[in-house]
Amino acid sequence: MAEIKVYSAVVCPYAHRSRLVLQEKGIDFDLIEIDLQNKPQGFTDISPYGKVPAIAHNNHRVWESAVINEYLNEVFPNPPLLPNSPIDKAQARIWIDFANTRFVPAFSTLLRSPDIQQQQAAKQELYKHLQFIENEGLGKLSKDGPYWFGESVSLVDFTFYPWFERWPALKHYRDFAIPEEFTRLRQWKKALKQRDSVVAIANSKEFYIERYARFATPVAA
Ligand code: GSH
Repeated sequence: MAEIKVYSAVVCPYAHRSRLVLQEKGIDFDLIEIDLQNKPQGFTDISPYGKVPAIAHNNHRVWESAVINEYLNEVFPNPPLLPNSPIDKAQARIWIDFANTRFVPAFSTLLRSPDIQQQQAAKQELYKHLQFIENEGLGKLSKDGPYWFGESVSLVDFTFYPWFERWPALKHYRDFAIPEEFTRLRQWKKALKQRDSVVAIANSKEFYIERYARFATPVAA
């Protein structure tokens, strides 16, 4: 039995974040797939919000992907996935917060809303966020390599990547591709897509298109 138990769902981008970190660090873990439509009895004893991901380690439970990832990074320090300096660390946390509070909600609204006006607004919002990532994130921080902080991959990369792996569903259901002009972003995505940790647990675009069909409500007439 592995030291860590990870409660996950293959379709869940938040769980994907933590699985990428585990993979990147080569941590042995037991993966427990949770059927989110039919959660096992007592699941909230492990994950008090009833959500995945959650982990059990050393008789402790940790939940919330951003917190899990920082925990894993501290307990298993190699390779380090946060920059060293306080200011870079602060930047990393700003971007993780940006992902959770701005980027992901715009992505979800665009995919899930049946309302065409809400979808239009979400497209504009998401475009603005991609532009911000391109210019303020990758444009300023990523000087000497393809990742958010240049040549070293970090928690920030693994925080955003799962939504980019799922982007084909957004393109398929909402006709919203990653705009050509965001060249740094496209290079970032390409570099991550080729990493061993990412390849090891990647799903095909057909998988996401099929699994997201029930979230992507038809466009309202
Ligand atoms: N803020 C949480 C995190 O970052 O871990 C979000 C996790 C989350 O929303 N997980 C979804 C879930 O477990 C699946 S992608 N939903 C089940 C439910 O809400 O009942």
